[in-house]
Amino acid sequence: MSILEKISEQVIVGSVKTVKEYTETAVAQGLDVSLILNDGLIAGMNVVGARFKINEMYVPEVLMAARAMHTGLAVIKPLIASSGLKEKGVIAIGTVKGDMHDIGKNLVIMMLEGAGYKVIDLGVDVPIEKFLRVVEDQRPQVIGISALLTTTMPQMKETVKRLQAYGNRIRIVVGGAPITAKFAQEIGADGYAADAASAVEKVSALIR
Ligand code: B12
Repeated sequence: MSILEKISEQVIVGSVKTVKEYTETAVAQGLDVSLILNDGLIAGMNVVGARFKINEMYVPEVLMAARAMHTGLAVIKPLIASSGLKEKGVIAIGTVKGDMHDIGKNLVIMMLEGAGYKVIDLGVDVPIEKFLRVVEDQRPQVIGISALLTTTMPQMKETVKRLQAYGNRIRIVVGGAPITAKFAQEIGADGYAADAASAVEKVSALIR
């Protein structure tokens, strides 16, 4: 088994220690940083995403895999900056004001990072002004909005409405347990995803 296959396999099983070790080995062997990222770390997270989607893996395992992937990312991050490797896109994501739930949002972030996107995490209880500020200051292509409470769905609607002032400059994707594709469409969002793996697919489609 190649070192890249080993990295991928260890991401899938969520082994923080081995992913770090194997990634360091790959770097020491002089492997291209994009290969380590795409064929090692991201390849592993892609399998995790696919298995999560069909209920072959569950939230705790996905979180472990994501943590393992992060330790590998930390090893190659300084090299990515100097290699000129391009990020696939920039997404800013937050949970709406009044809502403290972030487990699902964090999963979405991890899967997006695993797929090669830069993610700006706005946190929870995010006021509309903070969403607007990040569009002005950091120019993400996509804004992700999460809501887990039926009582914060109107806040999501209001946030989308205000963000629409930016027109085609940004795309808006929404999610969270009470959110449906129908609701997303009604409030004028550009996309909806029911889970983290679908979120990656949706963001990729929107950026394309
Ligand atoms: C954990 C939890 C909490 C934790 C949150 C911890 C944390 N750091 O997130 C704590 C204990 C703090 C909490 C508090 C409350 N909670 Co709560 N909580 C839950 C619980 C059990 C699990 C939510 C969760 O993490 N699910 C797992 C993740 C992986 O799933 P997910 O969030 O749906 O995310 C996935 C998708 O929705 C999607 N997704 C999510 N976000 C986004 C964003 C984008 C852009 C995209 C594309 C996709 C996407 O991808 C994710 C990954 O697959 C749910 C019950 C449930 N089964 O859902 C109740 C639940 C959401 N909570 C509920 C309530 C009522 C509350 C409280 C009001 C309780 C209280 N009386 O204090 C408070 C509210 C606090 C607040 N202001 O936010 C209710 C909501 C009911 C309703 N109809 O609104 C629920 C449904 C429980 C219930 N059956 O009554 N809660």
